[in-house]
Parts: sequence; structure tokens; C-alpha cells
Amino acid sequence: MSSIKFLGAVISLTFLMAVGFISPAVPDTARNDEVIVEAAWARASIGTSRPSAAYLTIRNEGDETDVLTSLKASVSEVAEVHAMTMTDGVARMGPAGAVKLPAGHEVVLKPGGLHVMLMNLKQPLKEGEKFTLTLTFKGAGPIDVSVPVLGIGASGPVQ
Ligand SMILES: [Cu+2]
Repeated sequence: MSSIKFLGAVISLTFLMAVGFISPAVPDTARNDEVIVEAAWARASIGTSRPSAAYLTIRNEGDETDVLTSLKASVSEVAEVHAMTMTDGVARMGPAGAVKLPAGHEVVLKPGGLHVMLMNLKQPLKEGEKFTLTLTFKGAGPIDVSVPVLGIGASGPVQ
């Protein structure tokens, strides 16, 4: 690529960002007294026939253990926490059940580990869009977080 073409690409990208067509992925943070949900993101989906996944970090800044009991997403019929396990070199995943949050600890949901499985999508998840995920905790109650959709091959928000 010539340097002039490259400069042109940089200028047009800057322009698109400036006018808001491309918004940088800003991890949204939501809190409710003692529990903080941050750095949420999801992967774009291929249509609606395959599930997608969302990732985030939950911090319990309270003095007591809390429990993530349920999830609800605006874009799918079902949202639940899955765990990944390796059995004889084969990766499998399944419902993790209620996720415990010890006081003063954080639980990180990330590719290859715990994740929010978004099943029976009501609409395709398109890169650049956002949707609302509601996490309900036994102690802290419900917390809504805005989840930006990143590219299909994304491995996390750009810091
Ligand atoms: Cu899963």
C-alpha cells in the first residue's frame, strides 16, 4: 500500500470516528451498591441460528459473598453462564449454575473460561451495536449493563 493511500485510509477512518459512524469500543460499567459489572462485550453473531457469547468482569466490593443467580439479555431468549472444561483434550461447555462472588473478589468471564451464553437470538448481533444485559444478584439485586458488540473474531475490548 502506498503511503498516500495509507494516509487516505487513516484520514477517512478518523473522519468516520469523528462523525460517529464508528464508535470506539468503550466498556460500560454499571454498579449497584456493592457489586460492579465492567468491561462487558459480546461477539458479533452469524445470523440467529448459532448462539453468541458475552464476557465481562464482576467485582464484589461488599463484605459478604454474593451470588449471580440469573441473567436476561434484550437480544436472546436465553442467557446463562457457561463454564468451559477440558476433558481428554476436548473443550466442552455447559451451564455453570449460580456463580459465587466472594467478598473483595472479582470474577472474570472471558474467552476460554466462564462466559454468558446467548441462546435463541432474537436478532443478529452486529458489530458496533449495543444491547442490554441484566444480571440479577442475590444480595445486590438486578444490574443493567450496556454490552457493545465487537467483531466476530474479537478477543476483547481494545484498551
Ligand atoms: Cu457456552
